Amino acid sequence: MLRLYGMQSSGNSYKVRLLLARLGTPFQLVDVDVLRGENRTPDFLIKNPEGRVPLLELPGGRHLAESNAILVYLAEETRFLPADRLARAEVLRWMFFEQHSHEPAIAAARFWLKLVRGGRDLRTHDIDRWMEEGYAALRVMERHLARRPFFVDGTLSVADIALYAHTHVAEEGDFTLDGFPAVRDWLARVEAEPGHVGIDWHPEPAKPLVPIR
Ligand SMILES: N[C@@H](CCC(=O)N[C@@H](CS)C(=O)NCC(=O)O)C(=O)O
Repeated sequence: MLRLYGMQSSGNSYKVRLLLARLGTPFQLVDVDVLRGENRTPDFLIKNPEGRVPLLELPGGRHLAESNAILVYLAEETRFLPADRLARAEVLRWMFFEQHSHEPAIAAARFWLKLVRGGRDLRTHDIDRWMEEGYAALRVMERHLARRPFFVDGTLSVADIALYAHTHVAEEGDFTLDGFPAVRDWLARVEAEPGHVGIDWHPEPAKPLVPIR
C-alpha cells in the first residue's frame, strides 16, 4: 500500500490527499509535525534528505518528494493528467507557476501568519512582499480563468489540484479573494467535482489485523 508522510494543515500535503481521495486509491497516512521538528529526525532525513513533507513511499520502499512530482506520478494514465503532449506540458506549466510564483507567497503567508505561533512578529519584514507577489499570482489566475472553467483543456487536472490547495485557504494568510470572481467560481467548480475532500479529511486509519482462530 502507498504510504504518505504529511502534515494535516499543510497545503502541499493536502494536494496529495485530495488526488488520492479523488482516485479512490487506498493509502496509509503518517503524520509528520514539522512544527515540532519531526521532519528533521535522522530517520526521516534518510527518506527525504530535504526534510520536507509531503513524501510518498511506494510499495517497493522507494520515496518520492515534492508535492507536484507526486501528483504527476499518481495521475499518470488517469483523467487528471492528459496524454496529449501539449496539454500535458500546459499542466506542468501551471504546476511550475504554482511552485515558483504562487506557493512561495500565498502558502508562506498562511504558514507564518496562521500556523506558526508568533509568526507574524517573526516575519514582519516579509509580509509586504508576500502580499505583492501573492496578489500578482492571483491576478494571473483571474485573467486565465475568466475565460475557462479549469486551467487546462476545460477539465479538472492536477494543475487545478496543485493550485486549489493553497488558494482555497489564501484568506488564512491575510489575502482576500473579493476582487477575484473567476478564481472564486473556479474554487467552487473544483469543490463540486466528484470525490472532493476538504483539507481536514484523512483516510480511515489502517485496521489492526484480527487474528483468525
Ligand atoms: N516544494 C515542496 C515544498 C514542501 C514544503 O515546503 N513542505 C513544508 C510543509 S508545507 C515542510 O515540510 N516544511 C518543513 C521544512 O521545510 O523544514 C513541495 O511542494 O512538496
